[in-house]
Amino acid sequence: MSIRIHTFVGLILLVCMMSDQVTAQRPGINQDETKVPDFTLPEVLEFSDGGLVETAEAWQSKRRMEVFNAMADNVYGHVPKRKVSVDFKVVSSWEVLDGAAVRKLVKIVFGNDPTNFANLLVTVPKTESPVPCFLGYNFQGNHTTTNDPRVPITDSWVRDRESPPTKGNRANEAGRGASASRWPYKELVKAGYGLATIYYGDVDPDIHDEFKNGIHPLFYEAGQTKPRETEWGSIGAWAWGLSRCLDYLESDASVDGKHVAVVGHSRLGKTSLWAGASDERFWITISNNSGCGGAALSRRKFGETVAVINRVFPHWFCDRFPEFNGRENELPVDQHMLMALIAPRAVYVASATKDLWADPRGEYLSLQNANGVFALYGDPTLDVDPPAADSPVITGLRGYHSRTGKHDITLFDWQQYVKFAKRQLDK
Ligand code: GTR
Repeated sequence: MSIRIHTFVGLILLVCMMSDQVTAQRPGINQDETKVPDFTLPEVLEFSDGGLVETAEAWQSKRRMEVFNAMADNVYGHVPKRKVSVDFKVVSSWEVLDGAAVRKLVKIVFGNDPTNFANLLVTVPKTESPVPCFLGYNFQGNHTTTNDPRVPITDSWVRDRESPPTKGNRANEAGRGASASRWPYKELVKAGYGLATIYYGDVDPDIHDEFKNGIHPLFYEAGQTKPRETEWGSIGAWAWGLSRCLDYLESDASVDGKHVAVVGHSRLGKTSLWAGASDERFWITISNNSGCGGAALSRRKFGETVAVINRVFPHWFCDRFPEFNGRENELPVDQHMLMALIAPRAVYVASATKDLWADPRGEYLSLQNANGVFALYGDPTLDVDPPAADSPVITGLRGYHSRTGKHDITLFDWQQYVKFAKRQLDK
C-alpha cells in the first residue's frame, strides 16, 4: 500500500514538475514587438582598451580574439586545455540512391575509450573529384535521417518521444527515416554536395547529469569532476565534436575539405554558429531557427530569454552565463558578435515566421549588426529591416530568409543553403 501511495505521490509530483516546466517558461515572456526594451549593443569594432578597429588586419590580428574570448568566457565556455586523442575508422561503405552516391560509416573514438564513440554518416555523390559537403548534427540518431536499413541505430541516450516511440531513452527501429524530411540526401547529391551527419547525443547526451557523461569527463584534470566556470557546457562540447568531424572530412579524398558548410537546426543551430565561430576552417556556417543563445540578440528579450534558457537547459552554456539571467544589458557580448566572429567566411541565418520563441527579427538583427566587421572585408551592408517572408536576401558573405511556417528545417530552407553555397563557390 505504502509503495502505491509513494508511486502515486511521485506521479503527481512528476506531472507538476513537467507542467511547471511548460508553464513556467511562459509568464513574463514577451512576443510583442512594441514591448522590446531599448538597448545598446556592445561595440564590436572597439578594442577592449579603447580605440577603433579600422582595418581587417586589426580585426583579425587582435579584436577578433578579444571578442572570441568574451563570448567563450560569458556564454559558451572554453574547450579545456587537456588534449584528448580522437581516432577515426571507416567501418563500412556502400552505394545508395541507385548508385548515385556512396555512403560511409565512420567510427570516431574519443580518448582511446572504445565505449566513448560517435558514428559519422557520410554520403557523397559518386564523382571523380572531391565535393563540397554539408555537415550537421541530427536530433535522434543517424537512422532517423534516412530509411536506409544499413544505417545502425545509436546506442546512446536519446530523449524519449511518443512519435516515433522510444522507451527507456533508447532508440529503436521505429525511428528509422522518421526525420527524413529534414535530410534531403537526394536533392543535395543531385546538386553535387555531400551530406555528413552525426547524432549529437553520441558526443554528449542532452541531459543534465553534472557533466558525467559524453566527452566532458575525458577532459578533466586529476580530481576535477565538472567543467570550470568558464569552461564549456554541452553546446561547446557539441561544437568541438563538429570540428572533429571536420578533421575526418579533411582526410576523406571524396570530400573537398576546404568547402565544408556546418549547419544546424534549433539548439543544433546554436551549436553550428559556435562551431563556425570557433573553427576558422569551416567554409560556411548555417543557423536554422537557432533563437536564444544562437542567432537572436539576447538584449531584445523577445521569446526565449537568457533566464529561461538557463533554467530549462542548465547544461548548455558555461556556468557564468546564468549570472546574466534578467541582466542581458550587462552581458559584455551579444549575438551579433558571434556573427562577426565568422567573418570573412560566409554565414546564413534562417528564421520561420511562426517561430516567435526564437525571435525571427532578433535573428536577423544580429546578422545586420555585424555589418561593420563584414564591411572591413568589402561585404555590402544589410538593411535594418528584414526582408519579406520567403524572400531571401544575400549580401555576398551573408544570407538570411524567414520561411513561412513553424520551427523546423524544410526542403525550402535547404534549397536556400544550396543556392547560397553555389554563390560562394562561383565567386
Ligand atoms: C527549445 C529551446 C530552444 C531550442 C529548441 C530546440 O525547447 O527553448 O532554445 O533550442 O528547444 O532545440 O528544439
